[in-house]
Amino acid sequence: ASTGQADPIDTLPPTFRWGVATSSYQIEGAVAEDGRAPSIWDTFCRMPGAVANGDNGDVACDHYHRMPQDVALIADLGLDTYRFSVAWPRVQPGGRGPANPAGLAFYDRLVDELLGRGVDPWVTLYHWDLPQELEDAGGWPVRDTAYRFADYAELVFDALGDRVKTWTTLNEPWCSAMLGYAYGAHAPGRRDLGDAIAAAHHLLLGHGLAVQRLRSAAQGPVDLGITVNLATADPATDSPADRDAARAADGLGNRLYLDALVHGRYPEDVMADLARQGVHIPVEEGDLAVISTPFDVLGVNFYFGQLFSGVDEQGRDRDEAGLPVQRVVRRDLPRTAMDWEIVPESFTELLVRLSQDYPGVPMVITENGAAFDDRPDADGFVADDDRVAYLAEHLRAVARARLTGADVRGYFAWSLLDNFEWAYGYDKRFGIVRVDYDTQRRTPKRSALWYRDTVRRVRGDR
Ligand code: PNW
Repeated sequence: ASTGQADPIDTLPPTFRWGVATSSYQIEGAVAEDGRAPSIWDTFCRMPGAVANGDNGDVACDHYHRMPQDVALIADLGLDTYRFSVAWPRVQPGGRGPANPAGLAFYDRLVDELLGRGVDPWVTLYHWDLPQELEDAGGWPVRDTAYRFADYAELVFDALGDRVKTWTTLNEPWCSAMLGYAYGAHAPGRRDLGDAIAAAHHLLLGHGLAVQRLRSAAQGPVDLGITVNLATADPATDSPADRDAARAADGLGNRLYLDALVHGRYPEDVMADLARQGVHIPVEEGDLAVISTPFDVLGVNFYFGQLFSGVDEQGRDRDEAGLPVQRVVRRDLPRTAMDWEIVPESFTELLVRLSQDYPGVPMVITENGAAFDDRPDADGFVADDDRVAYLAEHLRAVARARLTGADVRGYFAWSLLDNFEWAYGYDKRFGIVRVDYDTQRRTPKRSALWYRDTVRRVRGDR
């Protein structure tokens, strides 16, 4: 029945791309099969206290052995694209040298299975599983890792480029650099801001080198891009201190990556903030030209927004080291099981702002979704109305941004399956399909059925 109010979701065009996303380490399992070598996540999971419950990705969703069934799930939901990542330590176990044919064969089968089902494959080359051997040689803080990544990218492209037309170099370089090397919350668990910033630079350099390699290796048209996670950083009040805290957070989280990728420069204010902490970006001659090599699509991952204050609870604007305070202020807003604030309006604002500050860059939402406390019934069905609401509100936010001129061309729900949620282990469930980890049974949640019906309606399928 019509309420008289048109749903903005219905303004999304028939050409809009609809998909779901996953990543290799979070779903595959089979960590010692067909010549796969350890990645930094295999190592990190074994560090005491690193991951909730001591969980690891040894089995995960056993996707490596259940791939055809999982592809069928995607096809049955009527989605047109599947975004997955290739595990570097499967296809080039030590991070250098020749390909491992047995590892590549898995992705070969996956791509063929998808195409056979009418689902377009969208490959992410790096979703955080760095071969451990490269970390032992210094990891992303070391410049050579960027060149190793470019070689690896070309090796995968040589194997799949005849069938895969859309390629993302990196997933969320902020997470790799900051969570991995500054905060120690993700693999490899290091804590040094200087290393993290060097890692960010070398990740971006690796991206640029890979885009150049893939572009020249391509026989026909390809869409190349990178995915960044962006969170909005708004000032808690209009005070100069709060505004400056929000500026700094937006700078280190968002502009550091976007300005380099699109404008070929690092933001002056962020470099000044870093210099005050004794940190300098190890830029060499020509790097920014490589980093800003033209690409075709910016992947945007959005989960939450944050409010920042420049004063601590005692009203001081400097910390013990004499540096400006940057404090996240919790709002009285609904939250997900990750404790992330649900702010779809911020998503619209962000996309509109991106279209203004980085004009001419087509965007695709490569991840958006939420963990909630799912409660399955006796049949394993989850009536996840909270997740349905989250997805609907965020899709509306995308549609509104488009109506204001943001060039957003597609949307991927994170995630197809409940999976290994990094440092949170299996506790946090992001799937639109439930996974029973005892039986590996998959059961589409209400959100999956809602997504299927929404896509069908908006695309105008009969
Ligand atoms: C993304 N943060 O990670 C990843 O791309 C996924 O692999 C992951 O499962 C998903 O989001 C949900 O967490 C993020 O702290 C992890 O801002 C942390 C943050 C953002 C994204």
